[in-house]
Amino acid sequence: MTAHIETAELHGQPVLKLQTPDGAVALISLFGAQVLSWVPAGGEDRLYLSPDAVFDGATPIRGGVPLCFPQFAGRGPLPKHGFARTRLWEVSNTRAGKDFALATLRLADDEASRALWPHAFSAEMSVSISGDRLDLELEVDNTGTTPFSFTAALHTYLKVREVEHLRIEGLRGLDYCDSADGDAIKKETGVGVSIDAEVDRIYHNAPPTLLVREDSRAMGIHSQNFPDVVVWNPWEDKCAALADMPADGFRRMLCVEAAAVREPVELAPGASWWGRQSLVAM
Ligand code: TA6
Repeated sequence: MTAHIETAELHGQPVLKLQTPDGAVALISLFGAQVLSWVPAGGEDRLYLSPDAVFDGATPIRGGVPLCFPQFAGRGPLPKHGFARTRLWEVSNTRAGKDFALATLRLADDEASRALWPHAFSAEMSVSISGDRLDLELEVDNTGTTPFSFTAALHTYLKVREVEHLRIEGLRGLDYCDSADGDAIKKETGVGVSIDAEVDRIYHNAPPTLLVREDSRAMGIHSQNFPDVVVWNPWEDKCAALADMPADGFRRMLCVEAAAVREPVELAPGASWWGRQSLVAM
């Protein structure tokens, strides 16, 4: 038996469904090249997708792994988190093996992108599942004749049982920019970071591996070529202000994002960059 990849629809939007013989499943929306669901083999969904997420082919989808490119958050002139998450991507490659399934989606510059961001580029988002792993890779190529720079993030919404009962390990000693406190620069002192209020932080020079430990399970998070880690939870008041999230939704999610924000990535003509984030369910 080999893995299986098929096209399907979720709330009227086109998705790819990846399935491996051991029971791992992922759903990827072509709108935004956004992973919406990931069930590791023998497990339950480990990504948070808001029950109130909007699937209208125009609004960013709240949950899963939104892709922020070519701008993170409001740090620049583009729409918040860039335009990649609100474009339809094309499927450029799929591969199914005995114990893995892989899909690559592609977005290139066109008239609409150049009106916002005047650069020639090709971006590929590759998503692979195997057993207890989800591997995500963003590759960006400069296909033009002038250099450009960008910021980016894989804005991963982890699904958690109760956000107040977890610890994030691996951040101790790092400097972070606290967006919830006027972008103040602070140093992380806790061995394990726990969440009991709004958190919106960009940690710099993060180690490659972090652990989110819950009462009876954990998530290993490994990243490559993304020097920053964003940790976000809107907490009660900001969550209440989000039309596409239920009032208690902040308790069921924690964003731990692989990001390149502080130092924008500079790409010369013909050059490529890639960054990865892998999740291992434990
Ligand atoms: O990554 C954290 C962040 O930039 C927060 O400031 C918060 O606004 C979040 O992203 C979600 O942004 P969105 O545009 O999807 O509502």
